[in-house]
Amino acid sequence: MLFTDTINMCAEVAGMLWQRGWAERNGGNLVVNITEDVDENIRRLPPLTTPTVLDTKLENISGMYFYCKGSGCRMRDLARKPMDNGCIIRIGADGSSYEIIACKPIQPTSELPSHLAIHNHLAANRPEMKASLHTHPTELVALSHVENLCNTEQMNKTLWAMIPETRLFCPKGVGFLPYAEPGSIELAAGTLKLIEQHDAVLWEKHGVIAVGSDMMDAFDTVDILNKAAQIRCAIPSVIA
Ligand code: 2HA
Ligand code: ZN
Repeated sequence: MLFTDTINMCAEVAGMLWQRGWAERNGGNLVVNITEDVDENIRRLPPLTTPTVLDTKLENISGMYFYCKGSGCRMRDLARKPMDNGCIIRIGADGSSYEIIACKPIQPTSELPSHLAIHNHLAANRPEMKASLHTHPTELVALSHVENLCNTEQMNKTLWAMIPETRLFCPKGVGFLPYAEPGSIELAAGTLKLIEQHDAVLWEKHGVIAVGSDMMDAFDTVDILNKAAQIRCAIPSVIA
């Protein structure tokens, strides 16, 4: 796939997130590994910024290219103008920094630590998985307020019981991560541990992050999990 097709798919998903009500204001973010698809013209681009040092050395993705939603940008704007609301970054040769190379010096998403930690894991262990998606799906977040569901086992038991598709399409389920500050290294570290064994990670009282072969695949995972959560929320006892 051309990297431009990959970015257009991100724009399509961004529009769907906004339509679903899962991307209020600048809520949510997405990152996709475009390394295999970037052409020589992109590879030759000089950096637009000085390198930004990463908190953790990510050797598995050194030299790789990613399209990232921009920090503070809105999904509904990215849907129409992906290169005005996102950027392409290149990870440094030793995996300890990144630089923005296109098209404008737009800072990548505030959740970059979580996304890049995930991509560093995927590049070494599941290279066919190229996309990571964070969004604020209403009913999944609602269930993360219900105390007895706030652990991985109970959350999956509940979601899988709602509709058979959930277990079929999300066989590894969702990992539950207790509240951590948005954008923090703690959030990234906790997410990395859980994504190694699950299809997605639910961030308590915040949102979800999922991986996929492409952005639409990651979206489908969130959509299926949230459908189960919606059904659970429609059963009155969850409120009681
Ligand atoms: O991009 O959703 O978690 C804004 C957020 C931070
Ligand atoms: Zn968020």
